Amino acid sequence: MSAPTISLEGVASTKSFDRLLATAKSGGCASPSCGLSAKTDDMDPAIWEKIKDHPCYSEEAHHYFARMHVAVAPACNIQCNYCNRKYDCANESRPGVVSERLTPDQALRKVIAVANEVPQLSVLGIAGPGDACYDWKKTKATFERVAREIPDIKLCISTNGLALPDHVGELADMNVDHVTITINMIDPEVGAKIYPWIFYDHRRYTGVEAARILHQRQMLGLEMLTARGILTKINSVMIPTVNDEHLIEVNRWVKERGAFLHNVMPLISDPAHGTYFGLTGQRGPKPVELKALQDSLGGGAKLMRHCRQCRADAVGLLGEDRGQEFTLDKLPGEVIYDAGKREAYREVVACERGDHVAAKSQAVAIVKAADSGKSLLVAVATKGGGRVNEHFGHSKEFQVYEASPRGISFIGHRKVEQYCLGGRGADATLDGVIAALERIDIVLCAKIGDCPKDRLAEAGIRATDVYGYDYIETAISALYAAEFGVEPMAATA
Ligand code: CLF
Ligand code: SF4
Repeated sequence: MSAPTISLEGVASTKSFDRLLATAKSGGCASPSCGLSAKTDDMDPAIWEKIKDHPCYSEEAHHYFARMHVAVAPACNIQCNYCNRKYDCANESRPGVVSERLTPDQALRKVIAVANEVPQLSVLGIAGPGDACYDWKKTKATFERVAREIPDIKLCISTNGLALPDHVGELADMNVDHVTITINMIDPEVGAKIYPWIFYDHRRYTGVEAARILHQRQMLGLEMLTARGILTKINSVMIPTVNDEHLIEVNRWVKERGAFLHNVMPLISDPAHGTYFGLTGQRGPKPVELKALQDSLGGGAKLMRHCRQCRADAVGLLGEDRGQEFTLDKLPGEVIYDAGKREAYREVVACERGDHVAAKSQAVAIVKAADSGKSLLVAVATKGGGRVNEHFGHSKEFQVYEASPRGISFIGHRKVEQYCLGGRGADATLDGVIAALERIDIVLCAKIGDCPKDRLAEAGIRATDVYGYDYIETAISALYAAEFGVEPMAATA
């Protein structure tokens, strides 16, 4: 068998990464801080072990690790007013949307093919396109097959919760450590505005009665998972004027019942999607409204802010979707799992993360020491690895960080259309990118041309590539220090 090679696409595209890869392959680690992690002192080591490589449960892990979804569960037992699973578009990114449905055997073939090609892969999720717990036989058959072939892959499901209590025991038996329940309400009156009907116990329920049953089953499922030590994330769709303020109460309830994370996502609503909310003009929240709600939940269950609202057949790091590279017609007829690439990648990442954590802690100290009382909103072009390593014109999203006297925090992302295609940038696309960067102070990227830089400046947004390939936090702290007149070395001495 040939020596494993790691694709230097994305994360591994820095000199530092090459050095670390070479060191890892020779059996040692160059990093003096290897083994450090972002684990907080008060975190149970067993929980850290469960989340450290999960891109959704650990914000830090999402710089390094990828998830894939297999669309094996098309049937659903409820109707949400924001869902229409008939709609299919390869460029569309939102839950419930897939290009092809798979049988458990096809899913296994796809997972092995992806694991052989995408060394960052750490999690297999089943997130529909219907409900993973309602379409249980296919979900279970898929997990069993994959766990047999790739024992170290984490298994994860997402469910509306109605059928969840029936399967918690089997989930625990299959070592499924991560379950997401979408909970949009705890008040059935609110629920009746979101769910027109549910199908439960062989009959259809509508209105407030339907929402009440759904609520009871969701809470029961959450409590059963908590009792078994399975980490539970709650996804909530923020629907302005319907449940936006109500989500504060939802946050309190789910926290009291042991939820590990709360992920408040914006409603995606467009008449072209054919959903009830889309067709009736229900709008989604603006980014500032979403941020205000998330900020107000500071005291509730820990918040997830890096969700990308993935398709049910997404593949890759959270900010990318490589699903179209792995459609059934592109898979080899016979696939045999080769663990080499993933193992080599993990060695590299173990060292790189230690370096990153040390650099981040130094950067935060610099920002805090500045004691400026001011904040900076920074948009970063990155393709992973926690570094400023993407060209401005190639970005399909920017990660947004806030530097303030409290430190440096990841606060979300802004999706954009790729500005530069085939070596040329389109003015209309740049207008859209600039609009998406509203209120950003500075853009950090690996490379930017004079033309987009000048156009951004006209809109009051600065951009620089002088920190290209630095760690994101290191770059932000240097910017912050320069902006507010602190000597970086003096701050950390
Ligand atoms: Fe998939 Fe969901 Fe598991 Fe992650 S996604 S089933 S927990 S592996 Fe992640 Fe995607 Fe957001 Fe979901 S970014 S939509 S939270
Ligand atoms: Fe769609 Fe999921 Fe709601 Fe079912 S639970 S209607 S698949 S969003």
